[in-house]
Amino acid sequence: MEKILILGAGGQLGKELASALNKLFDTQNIILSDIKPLEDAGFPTEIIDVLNAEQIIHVIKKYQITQIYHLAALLSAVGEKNPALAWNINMNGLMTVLDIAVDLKIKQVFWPSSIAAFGPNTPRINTPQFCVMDPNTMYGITKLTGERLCEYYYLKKGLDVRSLRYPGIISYSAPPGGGTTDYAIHIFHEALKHQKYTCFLSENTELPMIYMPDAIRATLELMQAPKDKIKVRSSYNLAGFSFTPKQIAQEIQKHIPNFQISYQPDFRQAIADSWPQSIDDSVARLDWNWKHQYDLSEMVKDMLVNIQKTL
Ligand code: AKB
Repeated sequence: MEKILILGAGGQLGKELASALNKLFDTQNIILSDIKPLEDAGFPTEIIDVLNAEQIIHVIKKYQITQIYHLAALLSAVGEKNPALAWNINMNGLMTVLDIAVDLKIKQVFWPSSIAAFGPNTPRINTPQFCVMDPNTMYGITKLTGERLCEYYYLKKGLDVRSLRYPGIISYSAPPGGGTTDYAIHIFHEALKHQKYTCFLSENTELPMIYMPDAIRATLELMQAPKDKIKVRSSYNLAGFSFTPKQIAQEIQKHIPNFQISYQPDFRQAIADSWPQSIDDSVARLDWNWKHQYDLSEMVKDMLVNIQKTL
C-alpha cells in the first residue's frame, strides 16, 4: 500500500494532483503539506517547511510514507524578485528531501523541472531533450541544477527519482503563483469579468504550454511507468501546445467577441525571451508512451466554461 506525501501542496499543482491520486489511492493515504495551513483540503494535512528536515522526517515516520511529490518552489517571476530565497527554497529544499528520501528508503520521489531550465543559447523551436542549457534566471538555474542532482541521486544512491520539464501549466482551480506563463491564466478571468486584459508579454511571444489535465496525467503516467522504461533521470521534456498572447486572445474572441487585449511588456518579457517556443517531447513518447490530448481550442473552451461557473 502506497502512502503519499505532497510537499508544497498549496500551489497550483498540489490540489489537482491530490484529486487525481485519490482515484488510485484512499484519501487517508494522501498527505498534503505546505508551509501554510491548508484549509478544507479533504485529505490529512501537515505543516512542513521543506528546509526543516526534522518536520519532514517526523511526517514521513508518522504516516509511513512511501512516495514523495516535492512541489514546493518559488517560480520564475517571484524568483527574480528574490533570487537568494529562490536558491534557498528550490535547491536546499530539494537536497533536504533527496537526502531524507535516501535515508528513510522512500520508494519514489517526483520533482518538477521546467522549460525554464533552458536558456538563450538553447534551440528555441522544438527544443530537443538533450541540448545546450544555459538558464539566466535564478529559477531556471535552480531547475537545471536540480535536474543534475536528481540524476546524481539516482546514479549514486539508487533513489528512484523522476521528473518532468513542465511547460506553462494552464488551470482554472488553484491560482498560479508568480510565474511568467501566468498571463495565460489571468487572461481568462479578465476576459470573463471585464472583457479586456493588459498582457505583460508582447503579442508575438510564443511559449510552450500544457493544460492541467494533461500535466497531471503525464505526472501519474511517469510515476507509474516500470522502472526500466525511465531512461532519463534528469528530467523529461513534456509538450502540450504553443501559442502567443495574440493567438490565445483570438481564440477567446471566438467565444467572447468583444474581448480586447493590449500589451505592456515588463521584466517578465526578458524571461520569456530566454525560453523555448516549442518543445520536442519525443523521448517521453518513446520511453513511457506520453501523448498530450488537449490543444489550444479545446483548452480555451474548457477554461471558459469552468471559470464561468466560479464567477
Ligand atoms: C513559470 O512561468 O515560472 C512557470 C514555469 C514555466 O516553470 N510556469
